Amino acid sequence: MPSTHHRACHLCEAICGLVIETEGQTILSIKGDPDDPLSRGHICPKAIALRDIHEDPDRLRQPIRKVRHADGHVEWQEISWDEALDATADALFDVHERHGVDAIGVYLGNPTVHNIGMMTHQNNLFRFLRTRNRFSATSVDQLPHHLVALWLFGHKAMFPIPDIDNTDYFLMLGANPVASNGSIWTVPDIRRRIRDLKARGGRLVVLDPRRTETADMATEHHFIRPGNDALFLAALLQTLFHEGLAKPGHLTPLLRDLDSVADAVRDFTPESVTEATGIAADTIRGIARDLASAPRAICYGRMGVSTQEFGTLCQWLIAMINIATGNLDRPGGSLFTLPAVDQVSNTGPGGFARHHSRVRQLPEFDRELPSSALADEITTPGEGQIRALFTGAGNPVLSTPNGRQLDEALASLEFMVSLDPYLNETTRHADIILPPTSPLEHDHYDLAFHMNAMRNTARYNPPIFERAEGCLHDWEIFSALGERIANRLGLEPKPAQPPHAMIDAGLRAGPYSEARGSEHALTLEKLKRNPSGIDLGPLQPQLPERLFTADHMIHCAPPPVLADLDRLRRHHLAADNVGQLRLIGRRHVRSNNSWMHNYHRLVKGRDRCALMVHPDDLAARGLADGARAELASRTGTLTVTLEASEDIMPGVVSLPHGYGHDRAGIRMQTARANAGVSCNDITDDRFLDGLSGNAAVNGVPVTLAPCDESPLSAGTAGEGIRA
Ligand SMILES: Nc1nc2c(c(=O)[nH]1)N[C@H]1C(S)=C(S)[C@@H](COP(=O)(O)OP(=O)(O)OC[C@H]3O[C@@H](n4cnc5c(=O)[nH]c(N)nc54)[C@H](O)[C@@H]3O)O[C@H]1N2
Ligand SMILES: Nc1nc2c(c(=O)[nH]1)N[C@H]1C(S)=C(S)[C@@H](COP(=O)(O)OP(=O)(O)OC[C@H]3O[C@@H](n4cnc5c(=O)[nH]c(N)nc54)[C@H](O)[C@@H]3O)O[C@H]1N2
Ligand code: SF4
Ligand SMILES: [Mo]
Repeated sequence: MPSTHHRACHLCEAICGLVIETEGQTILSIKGDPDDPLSRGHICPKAIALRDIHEDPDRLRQPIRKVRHADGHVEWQEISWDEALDATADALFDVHERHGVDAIGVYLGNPTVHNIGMMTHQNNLFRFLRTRNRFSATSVDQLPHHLVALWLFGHKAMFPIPDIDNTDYFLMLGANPVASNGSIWTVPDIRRRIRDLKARGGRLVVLDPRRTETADMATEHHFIRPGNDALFLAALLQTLFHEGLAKPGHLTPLLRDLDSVADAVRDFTPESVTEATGIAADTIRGIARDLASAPRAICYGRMGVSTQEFGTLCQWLIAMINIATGNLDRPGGSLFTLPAVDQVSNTGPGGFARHHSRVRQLPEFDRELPSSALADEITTPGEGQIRALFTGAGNPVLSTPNGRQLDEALASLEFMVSLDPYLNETTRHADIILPPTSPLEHDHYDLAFHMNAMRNTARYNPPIFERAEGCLHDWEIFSALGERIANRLGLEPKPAQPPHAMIDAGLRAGPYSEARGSEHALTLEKLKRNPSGIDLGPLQPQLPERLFTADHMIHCAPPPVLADLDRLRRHHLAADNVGQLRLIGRRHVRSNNSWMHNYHRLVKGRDRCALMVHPDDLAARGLADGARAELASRTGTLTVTLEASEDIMPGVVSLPHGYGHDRAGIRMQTARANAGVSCNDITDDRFLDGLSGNAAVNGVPVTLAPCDESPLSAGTAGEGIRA
C-alpha cells in the first residue's frame, strides 16, 4: 500500500513543501504540495534528489576509520558507533589535555542550518569544547548581513526581508534567485512572483556583471564591474540626499545619526563612480529617482555584494537606501519576520571583534573566526595552533578560498573527525567519519528559514522512513560525543531532549502560542495535524518594538562602517581597479554548493563548469570558444574549458564553485566522473572584505592565457592526502 507524506525540501532556502509517495522503502514520487501556504506547489528539479540522496550507494551508513598501512596504503574500515565515538572522544580529549582547548578547531558547513538536529544539539558537544578556533560557512557567505543587522538593529539575525508580492520597484544587486531560489530571503516560486510584479506594472532592475537568469526576467539590467557596488550604492544614496529625495517618513523618530550618513557619502557623486562601476551618472540618478518616487520599493543584494571586498559596506548602504526612502518596515518594502519559534529573541545578539585570529589578527564574529584564516591557524606553529579538527556538514576544501592550501593543511593535522554522510574532498582527511541518518529518516522543522521567509508560516514533518538499523541522527551524534567528552573532563553532560520536544517548547513560548494570547495557539500537536503547514499571515510592521538596540533606535552610522568608507576611497583611486580581469561565481538550478554532483539526474547534460568569457576577451588573448586555457591568480592556476558568452561583461569571467571532485581518495562515483575544477583553488584567502573578514570569492583578480597543455598543469590537488 503506497502512503503519502508531507515534507519540506531541506536543500535550499526556499523550503518548498513536498508531497512524497512511498511504498515500503521505495519512494514512488516527489511532487510540490499545493496546500503549502508558502510554496503553494512550487518545486525545482533538485527536489527529486531527495530520493537520490536517500538511495545513494556512496552515502555512508556506518562510521568508518582510516587505517594507514606500513607501505603508505590507506584503507577505510567500518567500525561500530561505540568504537567510533570512543575513539573520537579519546583523540579530542588527548589534544585538549596536551595543548589546550584552542588546539581543537571546528568548521560547520551550510547544511547545518537546514538540519533541525544540528541546530538544536551542536552545543551538546561544543559547550565542552569552548575553543576560539571556530569557523563556518558564514564567513564565505552572509557575514556582512549579520554585522549590519547587529549594528543597525541590535541583533545579528534581524534581516529585512523583501516583500516582493506587494512592491512596485525592486532594485537587486548580486543575486540570482531564479537559479538560487533566493537567499536570506525565503521566497519559493520566485519566477511567478517576478512575473506578477511585472504584470501589475512594477519594475525589477538587476545589477550584475552577468546577464543572469534573473536579469533575463528583469525590466532592466545593468552590467556592473565586480567589487564596485559600494561605489554605485554610495552614489545612489548621495543622490537621494543631494536631491532631497531622502524621506524616511514613519522611520524618522527611530533614526539615530542619519545626518552623519549624509555627510559621510557626500563626495560619492554619480560622476565620480561612473568609470569604476561602468554605470553612467544619469543611470544612477535615474535609479535613485525611480526608487524614491515608487510608492513601495525594495533594494536587496546577496552573494555578489556580500562575498566581495566591500561586502559590509554594500549591505550597510542597501539598508540605508531602504531606510532613507522610508521603505523599511512597511508592506511592499522590506520587513522583519515574526517566526513561530522565535530564534531571534531566543538567541544572543552576537558580537564582533572581541578576539582575533592568532596568526593574522582577523576579527571574530559571534565567536567564529573567518574561514579564510583556517589554514594558517593549522599550519603556523605556536601556542593555540590547531592540531585537531571537527568538521560537520561542511566541505571547506572546495568551498573556502585557496582550497589547495587548506587541503594541504588538513593533511598535517594530528586528528580529524567529520560528521558527514560522504567521503569527499574534505572528509578524506579525517581519521574517523561519522555519518548521520538520511534526511528522510529524521524529522524536520525550519528553525532558520522561517526567520527569513517572505510570509510567516510554520510547518513540522515527522520522519518518512524508519532509520536504518544502528544509525544515529546528527543530534544524537552531537549528544553522544558531548557526553563522552564531558565524562573525560569530569563535567556533567547535558541531558539530550529530542529536537521535536525543543520545537514544541519553542512554539509554546513563541509569538503564536496560547501563552501569548494568540488565536493560533501553536503546539507541535497542532502542526502535526496540519502537515502542509500553518499560515500565520503576511509580514507586518514591527518597529520599534522588534528593535534589539538598548535605546530601541536604529543606529544608522556605526563607526567601523563610516571608517571603512576610506578604504573604499583608496580602492576607488587604485590603478588596477579598472582594466584587471576579475573572476566571479555562478550558480545553476541543478547544482547545490559542492555536494550534489553525485546524483546522475542532476549532473547529466552539458558541462556546467566551463569558464564564461566575453568574446572580446577571448579574441584579445587569441582564445576560442571550447578551447582549454589557464586561469591564474596569486594562489594558483587552473586549466579550464572556455565558453564564449555575450551575457558576461567584458573584463569579467565566471566559474561556478563546488566542483573539483578529482582529488584522490573520494568515494563519490558520479561526482568523480563529472569532476570539473574547483574555482576555490584560485580564489584567495588574503582577498577579503577588510572590515568583516568575509571571503571575497567574487571579483578575484585573475589572468587568462592559452594553455600549456602539459599533464602537470592540470588543476588537481590529489596528492595532498595524509598517509
Ligand atoms: N567561490 C565560491 N565559493 C563559495 C561560494 C561561492 O559562491 N563562490 N558560496 C559559499 C556559500 S554561500 C556557502 S553556504 C558555502 C558552502 O560551504 P560548505 O558548507 O563548506 O560546503 P557544502 O558544499 O555545502 O558541503 C556540505 C557538506 O555537508 C554534508 N551534508 C549534507 N547533508 C548533511 C546532513 O544532513 N548532515 C551532515 N552532517 N552533513 C551533511 C555534505 O556531504 C557536504 O560534505 O560555500 C561557499 N563557497
Ligand atoms: N541551485 C542552487 N541554489 C542555491 C545554491 C546553489 O549552490 N545552487 N546555494 C545556496 C546558497 S548556500 C546560497 S548562499 C544562495 C546564494 O544565492 P544568490 O546570492 O542569489 O546566488 P548567486 O548565484 O551566488 O548570485 C550571486 C550573483 O552575484 C553576481 N556577482 C558576482 N560578483 C558581483 C559583483 O561584484 N557585483 C554584483 N552586483 N554582482 C556580482 C553573480 O553574477 C551572481 O549572479 O543560493 C542557495 N541556493
Ligand atoms: S527550490 Fe528546489 S531545492 Fe530549493 S527547497 Fe524548493 S524544491 Fe528544494
Ligand atoms: Mo550559502
